[in-house]
Amino acid sequence: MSNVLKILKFPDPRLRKVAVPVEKFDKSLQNLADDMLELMYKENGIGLAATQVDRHIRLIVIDISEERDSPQIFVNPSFEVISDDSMLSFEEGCLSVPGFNEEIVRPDNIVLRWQDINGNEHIDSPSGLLTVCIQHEIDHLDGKLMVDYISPMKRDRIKKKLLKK
Ligand code: GNR
Ligand code: NI
Repeated sequence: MSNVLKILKFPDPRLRKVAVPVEKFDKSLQNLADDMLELMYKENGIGLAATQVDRHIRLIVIDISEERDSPQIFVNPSFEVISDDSMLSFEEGCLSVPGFNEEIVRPDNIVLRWQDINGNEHIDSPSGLLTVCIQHEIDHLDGKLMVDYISPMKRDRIKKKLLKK
């Protein structure tokens, strides 16, 4: 790895920063995406947002495949909820909140727009785990965490436990 990336852990205030759009699709963007994928695989995650490695640009990497052989890179991702009728409840984990899993409900029907590593635009309707994961990652880019969906009391307990480590 050209750059040593470390994953920020809740309640690090840097996880609350709002990431800015990517404007330059250059080699350094490709390098960061590659390093993030390497770290994501090393940590056995299915996704990683640049915010989690203290780079505050709108870049996420994902691999939801069992085989761990289908890396996906999303630059400047955004989504629209098509209908609130269909919600998906999923037990989520987060590399920035290690050791805690929480059941979180999110809209299931979304339209996703993003750019690839070369800046080309894409649009698609993801489903299932990808819908969950992409919303989890876009939350990171907006400074939002999984623990924001649970009760303040539970959140505080998790915070205290992680600060003791
Ligand atoms: O590895 C991860 N697993 C996961 C499981 C359910 C919902 C979302 C995720 S993402 C998480 C990695 C991570 O923290 N990404 O930000
Ligand atoms: Ni996360």
